Amino acid sequence: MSQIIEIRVPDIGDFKEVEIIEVLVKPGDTITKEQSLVTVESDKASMEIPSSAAGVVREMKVALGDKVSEGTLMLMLESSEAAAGAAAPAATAPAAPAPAPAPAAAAPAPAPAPAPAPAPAAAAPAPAAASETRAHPHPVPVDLRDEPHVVKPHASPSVRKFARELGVDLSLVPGSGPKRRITQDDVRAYVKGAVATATQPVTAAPAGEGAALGLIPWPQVDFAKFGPVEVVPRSRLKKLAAANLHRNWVMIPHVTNHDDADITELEAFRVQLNQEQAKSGVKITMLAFLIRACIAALKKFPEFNAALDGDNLVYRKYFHIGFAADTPNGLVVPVIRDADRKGVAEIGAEMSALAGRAREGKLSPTEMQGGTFSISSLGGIGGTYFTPIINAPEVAILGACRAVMRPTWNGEKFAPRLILPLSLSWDHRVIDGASAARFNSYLVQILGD
Ligand code: CAO
Repeated sequence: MSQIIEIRVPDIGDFKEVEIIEVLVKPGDTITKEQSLVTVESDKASMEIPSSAAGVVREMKVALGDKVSEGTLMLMLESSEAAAGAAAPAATAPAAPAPAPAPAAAAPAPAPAPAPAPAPAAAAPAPAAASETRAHPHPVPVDLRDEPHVVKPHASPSVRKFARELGVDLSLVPGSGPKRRITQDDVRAYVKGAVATATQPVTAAPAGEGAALGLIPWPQVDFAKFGPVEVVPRSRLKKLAAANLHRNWVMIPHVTNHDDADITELEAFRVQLNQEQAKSGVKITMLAFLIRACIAALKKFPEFNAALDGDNLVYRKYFHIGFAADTPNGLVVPVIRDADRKGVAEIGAEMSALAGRAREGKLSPTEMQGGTFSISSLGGIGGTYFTPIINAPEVAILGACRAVMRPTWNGEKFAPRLILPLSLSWDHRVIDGASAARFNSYLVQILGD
């Protein structure tokens, strides 16, 4: 014999007029006693309300967004004879809510993996929360005060359990429910997507890196199909530089400020100096003056000479300036140590020696270490502006391009002035745009002085 019984909200403690944020069953579902029917949420906690009897759901009396309290009729259940006996007292007798928050909500999301992330199915499941290994004998409140939505995934205990069973890290699942709550369907969709990605052929070299970022694999093209090609293995130095540049580009939030320095007088002075020193054999290029000008700016704005080390900013009290050197084997960055204690002639001579050794591939590792700030000059080649990549753990780099004569308004007329284009890239975790603009302005002022 079966009978239709009412399933009402049991005693849920102080929770009154709480909103249903998830409906977990529908008419026609066969449910067991203690199976979760709905999830409700107050401003402090969420909890699932279980059924007090087993049977088949005949009619839902509540819907998403309804407010419920103890005694609210949730659904009509066609109960089996055996269950009916148990249902009557359970539907009316108060059931004490669990006093402690469910540990599931406090389970920390795993730290981001440095290596390519494993497929969700292979991820180690989080330890099961004690209160969820049983079928919710009482409504299980989850303390939301410990669950800031922006940090931890927002999901009901049943969804958390479902995700754990599938080995899904909920912090990776986008929630489509109210307040970006993650539903069972969201977890299912995430798993389907992950399986589809994992079953695509992984043949391209950078696919592993892309997978870690959730990107589709690198395109595989048979280049020879479209015309003749020559395949050349990349040099060890190029691969090493590429790995460093890639990491720095991906990990550092770069911003680049461009500015122009009027170096008309400075250039005249440089030419004169080189004429006077012609016998020495050392030619001083604009880069030596740029290094001196940067040191003055770094002294005035010390954060540009700092390094980011975890939660600390390390202010370096020394000024070791790296400069990008183009070599047949690839890019290297030799470092001029204690450049603040050297004059332009000494800097010019040292730069020339280091650049020469770099091109011959004879730089020692120590000659490329300890830099506090870098300069990349393309002035000898051309161009106007570019966006140099910061040389971690430094926090800024200055790019310089070719100085050209430009008509410049001096307040009365246009006059030909030699303008040096500058591009300062900086780490936005450490430096703000206003500081960068000030740094550039000061640099421009010094170079124009
Ligand atoms: N504007 C106009 N002319 C400039 C200039 C500038 N900003 N900078 C240099 N020049 C001139 C020099 O005066 C020199 O002129 P002369 O031949 O008439 O004497 C000529 O350009 C060649 O200079 P240079 O480039 O050899 O010397 P440098 O001191 O300026 O630079 C070095 C040395 C090692 C930095 C440079 O040779 C180099 O390798 N630059 C490339 C850096 C690079 O690849 N950066 C990109 C990194 S990101 O991928």
